[in-house]
Amino acid sequence: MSEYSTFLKKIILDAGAIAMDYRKNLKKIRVESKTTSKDIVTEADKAIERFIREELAREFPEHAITGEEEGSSGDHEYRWIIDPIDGTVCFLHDQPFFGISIALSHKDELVLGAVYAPVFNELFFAEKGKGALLNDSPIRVSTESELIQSVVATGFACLRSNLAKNNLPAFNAVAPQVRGVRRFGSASLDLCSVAAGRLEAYWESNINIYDIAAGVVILREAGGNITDYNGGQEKIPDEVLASNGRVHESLRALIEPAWRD
Ligand code: LIP
Repeated sequence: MSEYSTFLKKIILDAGAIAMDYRKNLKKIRVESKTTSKDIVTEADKAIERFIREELAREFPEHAITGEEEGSSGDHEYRWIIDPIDGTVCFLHDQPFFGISIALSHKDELVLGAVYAPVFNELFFAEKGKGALLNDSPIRVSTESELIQSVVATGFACLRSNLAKNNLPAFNAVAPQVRGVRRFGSASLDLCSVAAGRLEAYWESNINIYDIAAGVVILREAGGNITDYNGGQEKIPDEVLASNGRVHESLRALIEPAWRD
């Protein structure tokens, strides 16, 4: 696994440098709508995914790849899962909360994850069984167990997908019970923030596997928990509740009925 780790660390930093280059000229960047006008892709997303795919193809030509912009290719027990810019709206609007997210699965099990936030120069990294790191220092979820002393994040991808169902009932149920709710706009960084103890939890509906794959490895290796709103794994990534473990059940008890309502 170490050859994959070394390679992954290198290409994700190079990918971050490409994002930072595009960021110098945001006013001129080409933007297209995908499924809806809220669902956008920039030329930077496409260029970064292309770069990562080319590097992977050179190094591990037989491996399979799933990426946000180009879809899935290949059929192999190893699959790389790429979100070239997770938080594209933040990126386009000159906000710092975006990251490159790359995971590796082996026989459908997530084994490696890296999320790089280039504006902050923060590289979150985890290999299954070896703990989670932020810029090479170990990270751990928080030990907070009281909701009222917790800060949690959420997102509204359900609206971007034009789904009638809104996250607002869950938001309304959670907001009065916690110290604060944040909406940063990047699922992978939200998961890493839980892993690093900066947030106690994060929930969001109707996101995609490439948004969360790397963050899931990092969160689990930092001691966190991730389930769907029933407490199982079946509905992930349509339902994602990630936490430090200690506030999981009390938060789930607020979100689940509000979401099903
Ligand atoms: C984004 C997610 C975010 C969600 C956005 C979007 P993208 O991913 O990370 O949590 O609220 O709607 O799905 O599209 O920037 O890779």
